[in-house]
Amino acid sequence: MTPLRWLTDLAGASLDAIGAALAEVPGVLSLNHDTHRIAVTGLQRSGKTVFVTSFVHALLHAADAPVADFPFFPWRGQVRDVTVMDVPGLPPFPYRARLGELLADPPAWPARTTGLTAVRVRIRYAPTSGLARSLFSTATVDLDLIDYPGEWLLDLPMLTQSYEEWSARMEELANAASRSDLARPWREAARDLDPAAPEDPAALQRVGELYLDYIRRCQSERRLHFVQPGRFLNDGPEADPERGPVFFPLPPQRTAKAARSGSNGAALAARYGNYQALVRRFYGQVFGRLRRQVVLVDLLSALQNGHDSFADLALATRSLTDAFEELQNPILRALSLGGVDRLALVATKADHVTADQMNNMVGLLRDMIGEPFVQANARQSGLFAAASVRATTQLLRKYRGETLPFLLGVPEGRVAERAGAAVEVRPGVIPGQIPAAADWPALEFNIRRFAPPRLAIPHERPLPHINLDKILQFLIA
Ligand SMILES: Nc1nc2c(ncn2[C@@H]2O[C@H](COP(=O)(O)OP(=O)(O)OP(=O)(O)O)[C@@H](O)[C@H]2O)c(=O)[nH]1
Ligand SMILES: [Mg+2]
Repeated sequence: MTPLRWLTDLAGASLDAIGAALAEVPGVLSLNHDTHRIAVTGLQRSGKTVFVTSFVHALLHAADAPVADFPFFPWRGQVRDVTVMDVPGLPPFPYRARLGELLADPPAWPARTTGLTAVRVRIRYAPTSGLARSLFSTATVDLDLIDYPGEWLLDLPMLTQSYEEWSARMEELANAASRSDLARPWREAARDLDPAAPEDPAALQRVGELYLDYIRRCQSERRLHFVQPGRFLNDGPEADPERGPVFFPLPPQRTAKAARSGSNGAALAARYGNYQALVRRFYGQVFGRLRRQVVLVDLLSALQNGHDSFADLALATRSLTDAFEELQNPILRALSLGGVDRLALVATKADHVTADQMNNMVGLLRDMIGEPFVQANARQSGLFAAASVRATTQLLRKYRGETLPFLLGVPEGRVAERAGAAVEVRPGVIPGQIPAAADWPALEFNIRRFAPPRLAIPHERPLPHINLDKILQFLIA
Protein backbone atom coordinates (compact mmCIF):
# COMPACT_ATOMS: atom_id res chain seq x y z
CA MET A 1 0.00 0.00 0.00
CA THR A 2 1.27 3.41 -0.87
CA PRO A 3 1.20 5.89 1.94
CA LEU A 4 -0.16 9.33 1.22
CA ARG A 5 2.85 11.26 2.37
CA TRP A 6 1.65 14.44 0.83
CA LEU A 7 1.08 16.47 3.93
CA THR A 8 4.51 15.65 5.28
CA ASP A 9 5.84 16.70 1.89
CA LEU A 10 3.99 19.93 2.19
CA ALA A 11 6.11 20.67 5.23
CA GLY A 12 3.11 21.78 7.15
CA ALA A 13 1.44 23.82 4.42
CA SER A 14 -2.27 23.44 4.86
CA LEU A 15 -4.93 22.99 2.24
CA ASP A 16 -5.86 26.58 2.89
CA ALA A 17 -2.41 27.64 1.75
CA ILE A 18 -2.78 25.58 -1.41
CA GLY A 19 -6.16 27.08 -2.04
CA ALA A 20 -4.81 30.57 -1.56
CA ALA A 21 -1.94 29.86 -3.95
CA LEU A 22 -4.30 28.62 -6.59
CA ALA A 23 -6.60 31.54 -6.08
CA GLU A 24 -3.75 33.84 -7.03
CA VAL A 25 -3.60 32.39 -10.51
CA PRO A 26 -6.62 33.34 -12.55
CA GLY A 27 -7.23 31.49 -15.82
CA VAL A 28 -5.91 34.34 -17.92
CA LEU A 29 -3.40 36.71 -16.42
CA SER A 30 -3.30 39.09 -19.30
CA LEU A 31 -3.71 39.23 -23.04
CA ASN A 32 -0.35 37.68 -23.74
CA HIS A 33 -0.12 35.34 -20.76
CA ASP A 34 -2.26 32.21 -20.47
CA THR A 35 -2.23 29.71 -17.64
CA HIS A 36 -3.65 26.24 -18.00
CA ARG A 37 -3.96 24.01 -15.00
CA ILE A 38 -3.78 20.38 -15.99
CA ALA A 39 -4.50 18.03 -13.13
CA VAL A 40 -3.33 14.46 -13.61
CA THR A 41 -4.86 11.78 -11.49
CA GLY A 42 -5.53 8.07 -11.36
CA LEU A 43 -5.42 5.27 -8.86
CA GLN A 44 -2.16 3.97 -7.45
CA ARG A 45 0.34 2.82 -10.06
CA SER A 46 -1.83 4.06 -12.90
CA GLY A 47 1.15 5.94 -14.35
CA LYS A 48 0.75 9.56 -13.13
CA THR A 49 4.38 10.28 -12.33
CA VAL A 50 5.70 8.79 -15.57
CA PHE A 51 3.05 10.73 -17.46
CA VAL A 52 3.96 14.09 -15.92
CA THR A 53 7.69 13.48 -16.37
CA SER A 54 7.37 12.51 -20.01
CA PHE A 55 4.88 15.30 -20.72
CA VAL A 56 7.17 17.97 -19.27
CA HIS A 57 10.16 16.55 -21.12
CA ALA A 58 8.21 16.54 -24.38
CA LEU A 59 7.12 20.15 -23.90
CA LEU A 60 10.74 21.14 -23.34
CA HIS A 61 11.99 19.51 -26.51
CA ALA A 62 9.11 19.12 -28.97
CA ALA A 63 9.79 22.42 -30.75
CA ASP A 64 13.23 21.31 -31.95
CA ALA A 65 12.52 17.62 -32.44
CA PRO A 66 11.54 15.96 -35.71
CA VAL A 67 7.78 16.34 -36.22
CA ALA A 68 7.32 12.57 -35.99
CA ASP A 69 8.47 12.63 -32.34
CA PHE A 70 5.53 14.72 -31.23
CA PRO A 71 3.26 15.43 -34.18
CA PHE A 72 0.58 17.55 -32.49
CA PHE A 73 2.58 20.32 -30.89
CA PRO A 74 0.57 23.53 -31.04
CA TRP A 75 3.51 25.95 -30.79
CA ARG A 76 5.92 24.31 -33.25
CA GLY A 77 7.82 26.92 -35.23
CA GLN A 78 6.89 29.70 -32.80
CA VAL A 79 8.66 28.70 -29.59
CA ARG A 80 11.26 31.14 -28.25
CA ASP A 81 12.12 29.29 -25.08
CA VAL A 82 10.71 26.79 -22.61
CA THR A 83 11.50 26.67 -18.91
CA VAL A 84 10.46 24.43 -16.04
CA MET A 85 9.69 26.00 -12.70
CA ASP A 86 7.85 25.41 -9.45
CA VAL A 87 4.26 26.47 -9.00
CA PRO A 88 4.13 29.01 -6.18
CA GLY A 89 2.60 27.61 -3.03
CA LEU A 90 2.45 23.98 -4.16
CA PRO A 91 4.92 21.19 -3.32
CA PRO A 92 7.26 20.78 -6.29
CA PHE A 93 7.10 17.84 -8.64
CA PRO A 94 10.75 16.72 -8.85
CA TYR A 95 10.95 16.65 -12.63
CA ARG A 96 14.75 16.53 -12.95
CA ALA A 97 15.13 13.69 -10.48
CA ARG A 98 12.37 11.66 -12.14
CA LEU A 99 13.81 12.20 -15.60
CA GLY A 100 17.29 11.36 -14.28
CA GLU A 101 16.02 7.94 -13.16
CA LEU A 102 14.38 7.23 -16.50
CA LEU A 103 17.57 8.13 -18.34
CA ALA A 104 19.97 6.42 -15.92
CA ASP A 105 21.98 3.36 -16.76
CA PRO A 106 20.16 1.10 -16.15
CA PRO A 107 16.98 3.16 -16.40
CA ALA A 108 14.40 2.90 -13.64
CA TRP A 109 10.72 3.73 -13.25
CA PRO A 110 9.93 6.27 -10.53
CA ALA A 111 9.27 5.22 -6.95
CA ARG A 112 5.73 5.46 -5.63
CA THR A 113 4.49 8.88 -4.74
CA THR A 114 1.78 9.75 -2.31
CA GLY A 115 0.86 13.39 -2.36
CA LEU A 116 -0.03 16.35 -4.46
CA THR A 117 2.86 17.92 -6.40
CA ALA A 118 3.01 20.44 -9.21
CA VAL A 119 5.35 21.66 -11.92
CA ARG A 120 5.02 24.61 -14.29
CA VAL A 121 6.21 24.58 -17.89
CA ARG A 122 6.49 28.11 -19.22
CA ILE A 123 6.48 28.39 -23.00
CA ARG A 124 7.31 31.75 -24.57
CA TYR A 125 6.34 31.91 -28.21
CA ALA A 126 5.73 34.34 -31.04
CA PRO A 127 1.97 34.73 -31.54
CA THR A 128 0.93 34.22 -35.14
CA SER A 129 -2.67 35.33 -35.00
CA GLY A 130 -5.23 37.26 -33.07
CA LEU A 131 -4.93 40.42 -31.08
CA ALA A 132 -1.82 39.19 -29.29
CA ARG A 133 0.05 39.18 -32.57
CA SER A 134 -0.60 42.81 -33.34
CA LEU A 135 0.20 43.91 -29.80
CA PHE A 136 3.05 41.71 -28.65
CA SER A 137 6.13 40.10 -30.11
CA THR A 138 6.05 37.35 -27.49
CA ALA A 139 3.25 35.57 -25.69
CA THR A 140 3.58 33.22 -22.72
CA VAL A 141 1.68 30.12 -21.81
CA ASP A 142 2.13 28.43 -18.46
CA LEU A 143 1.09 24.80 -18.25
CA ASP A 144 0.80 23.82 -14.61
CA LEU A 145 0.75 20.06 -14.23
CA ILE A 146 -0.56 18.72 -10.95
CA ASP A 147 -0.10 15.10 -9.90
CA TYR A 148 -2.53 14.00 -7.17
CA PRO A 149 -3.87 10.65 -5.95
CA GLY A 150 -7.14 9.49 -7.47
CA GLU A 151 -8.06 7.91 -4.15
CA TRP A 152 -8.94 11.41 -3.00
CA LEU A 153 -11.59 11.62 -5.71
CA LEU A 154 -13.19 8.41 -4.52
CA ASP A 155 -14.32 10.29 -1.45
CA LEU A 156 -16.46 12.65 -3.51
CA PRO A 157 -19.68 10.60 -3.40
CA MET A 158 -19.52 11.03 0.37
CA LEU A 159 -20.36 14.70 -0.07
CA THR A 160 -23.87 13.91 -1.19
CA GLN A 161 -24.46 10.95 1.14
CA SER A 162 -25.64 11.12 4.72
CA TYR A 163 -23.80 8.99 7.25
CA GLU A 164 -26.64 6.46 7.10
CA GLU A 165 -26.58 6.31 3.32
CA TRP A 166 -22.83 5.93 3.29
CA SER A 167 -23.02 3.15 5.89
CA ALA A 168 -25.57 1.29 3.81
CA ARG A 169 -23.41 1.59 0.71
CA MET A 170 -20.30 0.35 2.50
CA GLU A 171 -22.19 -2.58 4.00
CA GLU A 172 -23.43 -3.53 0.57
CA LEU A 173 -19.88 -3.44 -0.80
CA ALA A 174 -18.59 -5.52 2.08
CA ASN A 175 -20.99 -8.30 1.10
CA ALA A 176 -19.08 -8.88 -2.14
CA ALA A 177 -17.33 -12.24 -2.26
CA SER A 178 -13.98 -10.54 -2.72
CA ARG A 179 -14.39 -8.58 0.50
CA SER A 180 -16.67 -10.39 2.90
CA ASP A 181 -13.97 -12.44 4.68
CA LEU A 182 -11.79 -9.38 5.20
CA ALA A 183 -14.80 -7.44 6.42
CA ARG A 184 -15.85 -9.95 9.06
CA PRO A 185 -13.81 -8.58 12.01
CA TRP A 186 -15.05 -5.00 11.81
CA ARG A 187 -18.58 -6.02 10.98
CA GLU A 188 -18.77 -8.26 14.01
CA ALA A 189 -17.26 -5.57 16.19
CA ALA A 190 -19.60 -2.93 14.75
CA ARG A 191 -22.60 -5.18 15.39
CA ASP A 192 -21.57 -5.47 19.03
CA LEU A 193 -21.31 -1.72 19.44
CA ASP A 194 -24.45 -0.10 20.79
CA PRO A 195 -25.02 3.11 18.81
CA ALA A 196 -27.44 4.38 21.43
CA ALA A 197 -24.99 3.93 24.33
CA PRO A 198 -23.05 6.96 25.58
CA GLU A 199 -20.02 7.74 23.42
CA ASP A 200 -17.12 5.39 24.21
CA PRO A 201 -14.03 6.76 22.44
CA ALA A 202 -11.94 3.66 23.15
CA ALA A 203 -14.56 1.37 21.65
CA LEU A 204 -14.93 3.60 18.60
CA GLN A 205 -11.17 3.57 18.16
CA ARG A 206 -11.05 -0.23 18.43
CA VAL A 207 -13.74 -0.84 15.82
CA GLY A 208 -12.26 1.97 13.71
CA GLU A 209 -8.88 0.26 13.64
CA LEU A 210 -10.54 -2.95 12.46
CA TYR A 211 -12.31 -1.03 9.71
CA LEU A 212 -9.08 0.61 8.59
CA ASP A 213 -7.32 -2.73 8.59
CA TYR A 214 -10.11 -3.95 6.31
CA ILE A 215 -9.85 -1.14 3.76
CA ARG A 216 -6.07 -1.32 3.72
CA ARG A 217 -6.13 -5.07 3.14
CA CYS A 218 -8.75 -4.72 0.41
CA GLN A 219 -6.24 -2.55 -1.34
CA SER A 220 -2.96 -4.29 -0.60
CA GLU A 221 -4.04 -7.95 -0.64
CA ARG A 222 -6.99 -7.99 -3.02
CA ARG A 223 -5.94 -5.12 -5.26
CA LEU A 224 -9.40 -3.67 -4.84
CA HIS A 225 -9.52 0.01 -5.55
CA PHE A 226 -12.82 1.23 -4.26
CA VAL A 227 -12.35 2.01 -0.58
CA GLN A 228 -13.49 4.90 1.56
CA PRO A 229 -12.41 7.05 3.31
CA GLY A 230 -9.36 7.47 1.07
CA ARG A 231 -7.39 9.59 3.49
CA PHE A 232 -7.25 6.80 6.03
CA LEU A 233 -5.34 4.48 3.76
CA ASN A 234 -2.01 5.49 5.24
CA ASP A 235 -0.83 5.41 8.75
CA GLY A 236 2.15 6.24 10.89
CA PRO A 237 4.31 9.19 9.89
CA GLU A 238 2.60 9.23 6.52
CA ALA A 239 -0.87 9.63 7.91
CA ASP A 240 -2.79 12.68 6.79
CA PRO A 241 -2.87 14.89 9.90
CA GLU A 242 -6.00 16.71 8.78
CA ARG A 243 -8.23 13.69 8.52
CA GLY A 244 -9.58 13.73 12.11
CA PRO A 245 -10.62 10.76 14.27
CA VAL A 246 -11.48 7.45 12.67
CA PHE A 247 -15.07 6.53 11.77
CA PHE A 248 -16.66 3.48 10.19
CA PRO A 249 -20.02 2.42 8.79
CA LEU A 250 -22.65 1.00 11.10
CA PRO A 251 -24.98 -1.80 10.02
CA PRO A 252 -28.21 -0.24 8.63
CA GLN A 253 -30.47 -1.61 11.35
CA ARG A 254 -28.30 0.10 13.94
CA THR A 255 -27.75 3.52 12.41
CA ALA A 256 -31.36 4.53 13.07
CA LYS A 257 -30.43 4.75 16.72
CA ALA A 258 -27.61 7.12 15.90
CA ALA A 259 -29.45 10.35 16.38
CA ARG A 260 -29.40 10.79 20.17
CA SER A 261 -26.72 13.28 21.04
CA GLY A 262 -23.78 12.10 23.13
CA SER A 263 -24.18 8.54 21.81
CA ASN A 264 -21.72 6.39 19.88
CA GLY A 265 -23.90 6.74 16.80
CA ALA A 266 -24.02 10.52 17.03
CA ALA A 267 -20.23 10.64 17.49
CA LEU A 268 -19.70 8.60 14.33
CA ALA A 269 -22.09 10.77 12.35
CA ALA A 270 -20.27 13.88 13.60
CA ARG A 271 -16.86 12.47 12.64
CA TYR A 272 -18.24 11.62 9.24
CA GLY A 273 -19.50 15.20 8.93
CA ASN A 274 -16.06 16.59 9.77
CA TYR A 275 -14.48 14.37 7.16
CA GLN A 276 -17.01 15.56 4.60
CA ALA A 277 -15.92 19.11 5.38
CA LEU A 278 -12.30 18.15 4.65
CA VAL A 279 -13.25 16.58 1.33
CA ARG A 280 -15.32 19.62 0.43
CA ARG A 281 -12.38 21.86 1.18
CA PHE A 282 -10.06 19.84 -1.06
CA TYR A 283 -12.53 20.13 -3.91
CA GLY A 284 -13.42 23.72 -3.39
CA GLN A 285 -9.92 25.02 -2.95
CA VAL A 286 -7.78 22.76 -5.06
CA PHE A 287 -9.80 20.73 -7.44
CA GLY A 288 -12.50 23.28 -8.14
CA ARG A 289 -9.98 25.42 -9.93
CA LEU A 290 -8.44 22.65 -12.02
CA ARG A 291 -10.37 22.88 -15.21
CA ARG A 292 -8.40 20.44 -17.34
CA GLN A 293 -8.30 16.98 -15.96
CA VAL A 294 -6.46 13.86 -17.07
CA VAL A 295 -7.59 10.57 -15.54
CA LEU A 296 -5.24 7.65 -16.06
CA VAL A 297 -6.62 4.13 -15.90
CA ASP A 298 -4.43 1.04 -15.88
CA LEU A 299 -6.90 -1.32 -17.54
CA LEU A 300 -4.30 -3.82 -18.56
CA SER A 301 -2.95 -4.72 -15.13
CA ALA A 302 -6.51 -5.16 -13.91
CA LEU A 303 -7.30 -7.45 -16.87
CA GLN A 304 -4.26 -9.54 -16.04
CA ASN A 305 -5.31 -9.72 -12.36
CA GLY A 306 -8.66 -11.21 -13.30
CA HIS A 307 -12.35 -10.64 -12.92
CA ASP A 308 -12.56 -9.28 -9.36
CA SER A 309 -9.76 -6.80 -9.79
CA PHE A 310 -11.21 -5.64 -13.08
CA ALA A 311 -14.73 -5.29 -11.70
CA ASP A 312 -13.40 -3.24 -8.83
CA LEU A 313 -11.35 -1.02 -11.12
CA ALA A 314 -14.51 -0.45 -13.14
CA LEU A 315 -16.38 0.57 -10.00
CA ALA A 316 -13.59 2.89 -8.85
CA THR A 317 -13.22 4.44 -12.29
CA ARG A 318 -16.91 5.05 -12.56
CA SER A 319 -16.78 6.74 -9.21
CA LEU A 320 -14.01 9.00 -10.48
CA THR A 321 -16.02 10.01 -13.50
CA ASP A 322 -19.16 10.32 -11.38
CA ALA A 323 -17.15 12.77 -9.35
CA PHE A 324 -16.82 15.00 -12.40
CA GLU A 325 -20.52 14.64 -13.12
CA GLU A 326 -21.31 15.45 -9.53
CA LEU A 327 -19.37 18.66 -9.86
CA GLN A 328 -22.12 19.82 -12.22
CA ASN A 329 -24.69 18.94 -9.60
CA PRO A 330 -26.52 22.03 -8.32
CA ILE A 331 -25.96 21.00 -4.71
CA LEU A 332 -22.22 20.89 -5.17
CA ARG A 333 -22.32 24.05 -7.24
CA ALA A 334 -23.95 25.69 -4.29
CA LEU A 335 -20.90 24.62 -2.30
CA SER A 336 -18.95 26.63 -4.88
CA LEU A 337 -17.09 23.70 -6.35
CA GLY A 338 -16.08 24.24 -9.93
CA GLY A 339 -16.57 21.96 -12.89
CA VAL A 340 -14.14 20.48 -15.37
CA ASP A 341 -13.89 22.03 -18.79
CA ARG A 342 -12.06 19.22 -20.42
CA LEU A 343 -11.55 15.67 -19.29
CA ALA A 344 -9.07 13.29 -20.93
CA LEU A 345 -9.70 9.67 -19.97
CA VAL A 346 -6.60 7.68 -20.74
CA ALA A 347 -5.99 3.94 -20.78
CA THR A 348 -2.30 3.87 -19.88
CA LYS A 349 0.65 1.64 -20.71
CA ALA A 350 -0.61 1.03 -24.23
CA ASP A 351 2.89 -0.19 -25.10
CA HIS A 352 2.00 -3.39 -23.20
CA VAL A 353 -0.18 -4.48 -26.13
CA THR A 354 0.32 -4.75 -29.86
CA ALA A 355 -0.78 -1.79 -31.95
CA ASP A 356 -3.77 -3.67 -33.38
CA GLN A 357 -5.26 -3.83 -29.86
CA MET A 358 -5.25 -0.09 -29.24
CA ASN A 359 -8.83 0.42 -30.47
CA ASN A 360 -10.00 -2.35 -28.22
CA MET A 361 -8.32 -0.65 -25.27
CA VAL A 362 -10.29 2.50 -25.98
CA GLY A 363 -13.48 0.46 -26.43
CA LEU A 364 -12.92 -1.25 -23.10
CA LEU A 365 -12.33 2.09 -21.41
CA ARG A 366 -15.49 3.47 -22.97
CA ASP A 367 -17.48 0.50 -21.76
CA MET A 368 -15.99 0.81 -18.30
CA ILE A 369 -16.87 4.47 -18.02
CA GLY A 370 -20.28 3.90 -19.47
CA GLU A 371 -21.86 5.17 -22.64
CA PRO A 372 -24.19 7.63 -20.86
CA PHE A 373 -21.24 9.49 -19.37
CA VAL A 374 -19.36 9.54 -22.66
CA GLN A 375 -22.44 10.77 -24.53
CA ALA A 376 -23.38 13.37 -21.96
CA ASN A 377 -19.86 14.72 -21.86
CA ALA A 378 -18.89 14.18 -25.47
CA ARG A 379 -17.96 17.78 -26.04
CA GLN A 380 -15.43 17.98 -23.23
CA SER A 381 -14.28 14.44 -22.68
CA GLY A 382 -11.87 12.47 -24.81
CA LEU A 383 -10.87 8.83 -24.63
CA PHE A 384 -7.31 7.75 -25.41
CA ALA A 385 -4.99 4.80 -25.26
CA ALA A 386 -1.49 6.07 -24.55
CA ALA A 387 1.95 5.22 -23.27
CA SER A 388 3.92 7.98 -21.59
CA VAL A 389 7.16 6.11 -22.16
CA ARG A 390 7.13 3.37 -24.76
CA ALA A 391 9.15 0.43 -23.43
CA THR A 392 8.47 -2.00 -26.27
CA THR A 393 8.73 -2.20 -30.04
CA GLN A 394 6.36 -3.96 -32.39
CA LEU A 395 7.37 -6.98 -34.45
CA LEU A 396 5.70 -9.30 -36.91
CA ARG A 397 6.42 -13.01 -36.53
CA LYS A 398 5.23 -16.11 -38.30
CA TYR A 399 3.38 -18.27 -35.80
CA ARG A 400 1.60 -21.50 -36.80
CA GLY A 401 1.54 -20.36 -40.39
CA GLU A 402 0.09 -16.92 -39.59
CA THR A 403 1.86 -13.57 -39.47
CA LEU A 404 1.15 -12.12 -36.07
CA PRO A 405 2.18 -8.97 -34.22
CA PHE A 406 4.47 -9.40 -31.20
CA LEU A 407 6.10 -7.03 -28.72
CA LEU A 408 9.80 -6.88 -28.06
CA GLY A 409 10.84 -5.57 -24.67
CA VAL A 410 13.03 -6.20 -21.65
CA PRO A 411 10.97 -7.61 -18.77
CA GLU A 412 11.17 -5.52 -15.65
CA GLY A 413 14.05 -6.62 -13.45
CA ARG A 414 16.32 -7.80 -16.25
CA VAL A 415 19.40 -5.84 -17.28
CA ALA A 416 19.16 -4.86 -20.90
CA GLU A 417 22.67 -5.37 -22.16
CA ARG A 418 22.70 -9.04 -21.27
CA ALA A 419 22.29 -10.97 -24.47
CA GLY A 420 18.77 -12.28 -24.72
CA ALA A 421 17.41 -9.97 -22.04
CA ALA A 422 14.71 -8.77 -24.42
CA VAL A 423 11.80 -11.13 -24.98
CA GLU A 424 9.15 -11.43 -27.64
CA VAL A 425 5.69 -11.37 -26.15
CA ARG A 426 2.24 -11.88 -27.52
CA PRO A 427 0.05 -10.11 -24.97
CA GLY A 428 -3.23 -11.49 -26.29
CA VAL A 429 -6.43 -10.02 -27.56
CA ILE A 430 -7.82 -7.20 -25.46
CA PRO A 431 -11.60 -7.38 -25.28
CA GLY A 432 -13.24 -4.30 -26.82
CA GLN A 433 -15.83 -4.29 -24.07
CA ILE A 434 -16.17 -5.66 -20.56
CA PRO A 435 -16.28 -9.45 -20.81
CA ALA A 436 -19.32 -11.22 -19.40
CA ALA A 437 -18.66 -12.96 -16.09
CA ALA A 438 -18.97 -16.38 -17.75
CA ASP A 439 -16.30 -15.53 -20.31
CA TRP A 440 -13.55 -14.71 -17.84
CA PRO A 441 -12.26 -18.24 -17.23
CA ALA A 442 -11.51 -18.63 -20.94
CA LEU A 443 -9.62 -15.35 -21.21
CA GLU A 444 -5.87 -15.49 -21.38
CA PHE A 445 -3.55 -12.54 -21.33
CA ASN A 446 0.16 -12.23 -21.15
CA ILE A 447 0.50 -8.64 -20.03
CA ARG A 448 4.04 -8.21 -18.80
CA ARG A 449 5.77 -5.35 -17.10
CA PHE A 450 8.74 -4.00 -18.95
CA ALA A 451 11.86 -2.13 -17.92
CA PRO A 452 12.08 1.42 -19.25
CA PRO A 453 13.83 1.70 -22.63
CA ARG A 454 17.52 2.56 -22.68
CA LEU A 455 17.74 5.99 -24.22
CA ALA A 456 20.66 8.07 -25.39
CA ILE A 457 21.80 10.68 -22.86
CA PRO A 458 21.28 13.60 -23.00
CA HIS A 459 17.94 12.90 -24.60
CA GLU A 460 17.01 16.20 -26.15
CA ARG A 461 13.84 15.06 -27.83
CA PRO A 462 10.56 13.72 -26.49
CA LEU A 463 10.83 10.27 -24.94
CA PRO A 464 9.28 7.56 -27.12
CA HIS A 465 5.55 7.62 -26.39
CA ILE A 466 2.15 6.74 -27.79
CA ASN A 467 -0.42 9.55 -28.18
CA LEU A 468 0.92 11.98 -25.56
CA ASP A 469 0.80 14.67 -28.21
CA LYS A 470 -2.87 13.94 -28.95
CA ILE A 471 -3.69 14.34 -25.29
CA LEU A 472 -1.90 17.70 -25.22
CA GLN A 473 -3.78 18.84 -28.27
CA PHE A 474 -7.09 17.79 -26.79
CA LEU A 475 -6.40 19.63 -23.54
CA ILE A 476 -5.15 22.84 -25.05
CA ALA A 477 -6.87 23.27 -28.41
N1 LIG B 1 5.65 0.23 -20.19
C1 LIG B 1 5.18 1.27 -19.54
N2 LIG B 1 5.06 1.19 -18.21
C2 LIG B 1 4.58 2.28 -17.55
C3 LIG B 1 4.23 3.48 -18.22
N3 LIG B 1 3.78 4.34 -17.30
C4 LIG B 1 3.87 3.72 -16.10
N4 LIG B 1 4.36 2.47 -16.26
C5 LIG B 1 4.53 1.44 -15.22
O1 LIG B 1 3.64 1.72 -14.17
C6 LIG B 1 4.33 1.91 -12.96
C7 LIG B 1 3.69 3.03 -12.19
O2 LIG B 1 3.91 4.27 -12.84
P1 LIG B 1 3.90 5.64 -12.01
O3 LIG B 1 3.99 6.75 -12.99
O4 LIG B 1 4.88 5.60 -10.91
O5 LIG B 1 2.43 5.57 -11.43
P2 LIG B 1 1.75 6.51 -10.34
O6 LIG B 1 0.32 6.61 -10.73
O7 LIG B 1 2.52 7.77 -10.18
O8 LIG B 1 1.91 5.59 -9.06
P3 LIG B 1 1.81 6.01 -7.51
O9 LIG B 1 2.75 7.16 -7.34
O10 LIG B 1 2.21 4.78 -6.79
O11 LIG B 1 0.37 6.37 -7.29
C8 LIG B 1 5.77 2.20 -13.36
O12 LIG B 1 6.65 1.77 -12.36
C9 LIG B 1 5.91 1.38 -14.63
O13 LIG B 1 6.18 0.03 -14.31
C10 LIG B 1 4.36 3.51 -19.63
O14 LIG B 1 4.06 4.51 -20.32
N5 LIG B 1 4.84 2.38 -20.24
MG1 LIG C 1 3.39 8.64 -8.59
